[in-house]
Amino acid sequence: MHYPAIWLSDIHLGDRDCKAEFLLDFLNNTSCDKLYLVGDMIDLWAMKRSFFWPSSHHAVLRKIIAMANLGTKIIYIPGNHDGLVREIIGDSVLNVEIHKDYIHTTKAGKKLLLMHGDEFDHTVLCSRWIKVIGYTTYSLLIRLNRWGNKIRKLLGLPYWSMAYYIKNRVKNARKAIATFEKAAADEAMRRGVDGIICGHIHQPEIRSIDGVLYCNDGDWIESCTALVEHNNGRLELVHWGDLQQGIKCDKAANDSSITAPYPLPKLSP
Ligand SMILES: [Mn+2]
Repeated sequence: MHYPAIWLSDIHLGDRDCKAEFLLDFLNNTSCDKLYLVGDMIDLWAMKRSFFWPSSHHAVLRKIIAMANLGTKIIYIPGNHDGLVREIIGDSVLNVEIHKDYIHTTKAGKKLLLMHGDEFDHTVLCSRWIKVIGYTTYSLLIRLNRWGNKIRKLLGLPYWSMAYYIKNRVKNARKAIATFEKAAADEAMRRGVDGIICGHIHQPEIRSIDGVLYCNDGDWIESCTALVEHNNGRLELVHWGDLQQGIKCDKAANDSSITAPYPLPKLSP
């Protein structure tokens, strides 16, 4: 599939929970004129805790650099986990342009503001203490998710995100997500554009908020999603993890030892 533009964020290369194989598969099966990396591409925080750089993570980096060399325009907007890159905003490294934020015009003429999204943290997290509790709980969830999926793999079941499932059912988490989304939409309105595309909260979404288009391209830790633009300017969220699941589900359906594929967590606004 070829798209005018693709947005990826929160890849977190260097983190044990990055689904680099899924992302590599996505990049090998798609192409685009413009690739936007909307932050947290390399997780320098995770690497500081313990150095982790398997060949699959290296392959993703090599693939992106190869795309830049073959003529794909690549714009990189650093996030908070790769905040060091913010020191070289305005530069270009290996044909990848680094920007603080960016305005993309779709084929339908809509102007969209691109930001990572940690700029809106202050609206969600009232104190540093909550930030620490939130982060620790999230890390625990992701770890449980890793072990849960190891067991699921052993049982021949497809990938499933426990953190995504729980996050969408806990009232406070849902409230925090809604507050973030509203703050992002407000920023788009303030800047006089038609919409905003961000990442950061690992919560893929496309919807209109107060007449502004809010898009979140998700992440490659839990949801394995990318945002793509079609030739007519229509934006779509591609759930690559689910497509993988679809393939595996078909296989599972033919296998009498597996009765039913696990239900996918559905996101409702
Ligand atoms: Mn982030």
